[in-house]
Amino acid sequence: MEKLIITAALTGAEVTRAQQPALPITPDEIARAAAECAAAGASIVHVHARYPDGTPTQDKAIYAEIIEKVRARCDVIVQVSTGGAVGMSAAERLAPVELRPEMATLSMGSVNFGDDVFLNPPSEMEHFLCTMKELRVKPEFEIFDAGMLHSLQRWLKKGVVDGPVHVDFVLGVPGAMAGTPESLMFLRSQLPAEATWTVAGIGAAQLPLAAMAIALGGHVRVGFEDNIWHRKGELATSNAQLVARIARIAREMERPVATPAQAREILRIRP
Ligand code: KMH
Ligand code: ZN
Repeated sequence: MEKLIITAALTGAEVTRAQQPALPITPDEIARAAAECAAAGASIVHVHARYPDGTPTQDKAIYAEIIEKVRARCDVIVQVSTGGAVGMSAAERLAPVELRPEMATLSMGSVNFGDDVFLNPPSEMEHFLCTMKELRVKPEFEIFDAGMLHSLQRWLKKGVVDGPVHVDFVLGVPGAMAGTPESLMFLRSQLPAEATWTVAGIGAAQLPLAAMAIALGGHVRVGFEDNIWHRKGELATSNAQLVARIARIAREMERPVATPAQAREILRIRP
């Protein structure tokens, strides 16, 4: 079995300090959290930028500062978000990709997202895909629902996307696919050839789906973007606490954890 890639989704666009007092917001806080997560076993950090007051932003200069500060502290793959926050324009969302990070996320369709709608029309997705291809930024395809995996198959067939692809099953968003073992098993059965996959369970789904991924040969995403809890009724003290728990479970299950260099090889990230 491949070594386990752990992604730490450090901040997200929705969680607030009021909900999770340890949420990293500024570039310095995000870089510190990234270094702690890398030391605990993460080989990728998924980052969202915020203004100092906590408002989500896709400001290129703030992303540049985050990337620079993370690089100064540790070796870890920086994956920027192109999802941003609900309501942002496509141009705004794509801005951090111009920095040519090693990876960026790319949502594969529109979906209800809590009380909102997260819009990803095909023409915008195609623009995102072409830009990432041109800049040689490795996409991680965010799959919130089964139809999104079929959209990805269509892009592959059209030749807009080159395989093997790397996908993230985001399971448990209210309005999207449930965070259950059945969802994960179904999506896994629909993967394109040679695809690699990771799972981001939302809230209470995070830990059980992560354990399944470790057993099944998938990879794992944890962190405050998806889950602020260590266990029921007890907030996590840091993103690194959540990463360390996955690394510990993986060790117990005899699935070695990948270094950033090994993750780059598994995901075929540009040298
Ligand atoms: N904040 C969500 C609306 C991504 O980072 O690519 C979208 C999101 C996905 O977080
Ligand atoms: Zn995100």
